[in-house]
Amino acid sequence: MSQKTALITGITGQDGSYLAEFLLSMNYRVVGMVRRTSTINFDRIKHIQDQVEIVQGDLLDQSSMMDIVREYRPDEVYNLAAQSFVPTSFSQPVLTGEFTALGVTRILEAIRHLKPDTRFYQASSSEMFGKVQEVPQRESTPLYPRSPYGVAKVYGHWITVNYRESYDLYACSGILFNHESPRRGLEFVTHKVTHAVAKIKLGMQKELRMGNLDARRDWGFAGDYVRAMWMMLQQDHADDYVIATGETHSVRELLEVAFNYVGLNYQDHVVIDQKFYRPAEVDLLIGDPSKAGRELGWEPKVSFKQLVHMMVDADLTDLQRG
Ligand code: NDP
Ligand code: GDR
Repeated sequence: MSQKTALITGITGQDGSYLAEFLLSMNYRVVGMVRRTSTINFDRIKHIQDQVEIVQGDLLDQSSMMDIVREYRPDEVYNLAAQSFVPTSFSQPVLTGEFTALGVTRILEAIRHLKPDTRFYQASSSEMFGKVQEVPQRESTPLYPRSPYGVAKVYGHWITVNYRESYDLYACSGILFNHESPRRGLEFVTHKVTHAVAKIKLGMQKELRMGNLDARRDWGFAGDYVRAMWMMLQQDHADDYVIATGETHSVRELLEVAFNYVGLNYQDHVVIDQKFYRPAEVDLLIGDPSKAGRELGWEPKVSFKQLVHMMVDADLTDLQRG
């Protein structure tokens, strides 16, 4: 069989780096789209940089998307690029809409006009469930986003469904619940906590300022979740899938597991700071991944505790290396 070409937008992000590794291991030709920046930031992909092809493009720029699809003629496109941090979506709502919502239409338009047999994956999010209308959340649960990010993702989800139904594109929306790793951005709560725990343990920091400790999330490991993205594009028909662990934990439990792992008590270090509260919160997320289990054969392999321990260990190693 001839080698397949996959285009990944957002290859420099957490998921992009794991997905690129996975697709290389499946013998794909991997093309990664990156936006132009004054300083190159390829930290997450430096170990595979000589195995992937990097091309410049931006979700804000229609013609760059058209040029890339015309030149590389991808068999599969994984649209992972987005403004992905929820608090930033409150301070930059219009930009978030441009990247995270309209960006999806730009890439779908490029596919529709130039290579309509391309299989398309859209990185949808559990943030679309927001103020949850059902517990646990599944593919049929009504959407009720609670941030400009969540609203933008709802648009991205429905435009993906719409292009599938209108133009018969093979377009899937993966509704992924929170997934983390040592490569997670430091502003997200898991990595913020594990990095601080490592610094406190090493005597480099004393205090950790946090927001709402009662929020509950369904946290999994990013390496497991990128496998599900690929699986969605290998089926007979395109469809949408919830990817989650089916377990929920509070931010407080995250603190307990991370601090306890290094023999510390979070209450000695954590200070609540209103600055980290959001204008509207998503209180409880817990996904039902049974459709993905049944139809894709997907299941998560890393538990919550293993994930937190893995992240603390990685932060300790990085900090000790200096
Ligand atoms: P990251 O924030 O780590 O990565 C985002 C990527 O998007 C980066 O490579 C970034 O590039 C790129 N990007 C941002 N804006 C643009 C733009 N205008 N043009 C081109 N590229 C751009 O996110 P994750 O890897 O964690 O998530 C991947 C996707 O999955 C995102 O769409 C996110 O919203 C979604 N998602 C994530 C979940 C999670 O728990 N991680 C859960 C559900 C959905 P740069 O390096 O230049 O900033
Ligand atoms: P989330 O992730 O908003 O769920 O979006 P994040 O880790 O930022 O927040 C999770 C929960 O923790 C609470 N929290 C704090 N969060 C941060 N970042 N910093 C804090 O100090 C803090 N204290 C408490 C938050 O209020 C929230 O309830 C992530 C992103 O990856 C999205 O792109 C993705 O779509 C969803 O996960 C699924």
